[in-house]
Amino acid sequence: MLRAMAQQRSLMASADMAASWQGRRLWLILVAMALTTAACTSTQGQESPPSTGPFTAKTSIPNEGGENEGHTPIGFPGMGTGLFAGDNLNSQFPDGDGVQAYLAFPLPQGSAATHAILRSDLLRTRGTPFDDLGSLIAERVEYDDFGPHLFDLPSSGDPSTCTVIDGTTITCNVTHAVQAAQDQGTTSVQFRLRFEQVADNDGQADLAMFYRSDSNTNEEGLFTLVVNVPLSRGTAEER
Ligand SMILES: [Ca+2]
Repeated sequence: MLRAMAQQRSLMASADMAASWQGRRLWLILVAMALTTAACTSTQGQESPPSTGPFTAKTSIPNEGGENEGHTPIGFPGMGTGLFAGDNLNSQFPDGDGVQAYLAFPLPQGSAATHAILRSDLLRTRGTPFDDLGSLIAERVEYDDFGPHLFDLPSSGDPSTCTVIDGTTITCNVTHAVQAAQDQGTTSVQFRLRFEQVADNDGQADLAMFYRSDSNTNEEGLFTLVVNVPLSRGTAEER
């Protein structure tokens, strides 16, 4: 009799424990579901794109190359085909004179640019131009035909200081120059590259040069003009 009562109490205790465990398990499941829901809500709030708004389209435009580009001395009329900036390019140049490079790009029509970068991955140096002559400067110029007469062409707008990356890449923010050219309704945009200081008068060449295999060539694609324009979402989805 006593043994039967003990077995009954044991079964009742086991039933209570099972009920208690199931209760805790149910509670834990509910808590986990609540946390998961909160996490999903938070993630969706951070990553959901806006239902409307502008998107950006990026266009990379190679420089034209050829007869529309090259270099001139800074102090007197003259020209050459290579893309050089610096000093003492030629021993015949007057001491203290320098050279500057001219570049041309077709200009994208339509939407106004929100950002524009002039870039080259083909920088080579002779001497120490960045130590001796300061930063490389990109400035917008306007010309119909490249030639010796451009040696003292006034610039249009403010100059942009270029940044050297990894020794062979330069980037220059030319957003304002591209926007100004677009505002004028032109079909092309031109830039001049020069150093802050014309020369260091040491009689040694200090040059930034841009070429693939022949320094006297200025073929297409030595530079790239990367232009961002706003794009509506509908247009972006159609592309
Ligand atoms: Ca020099």
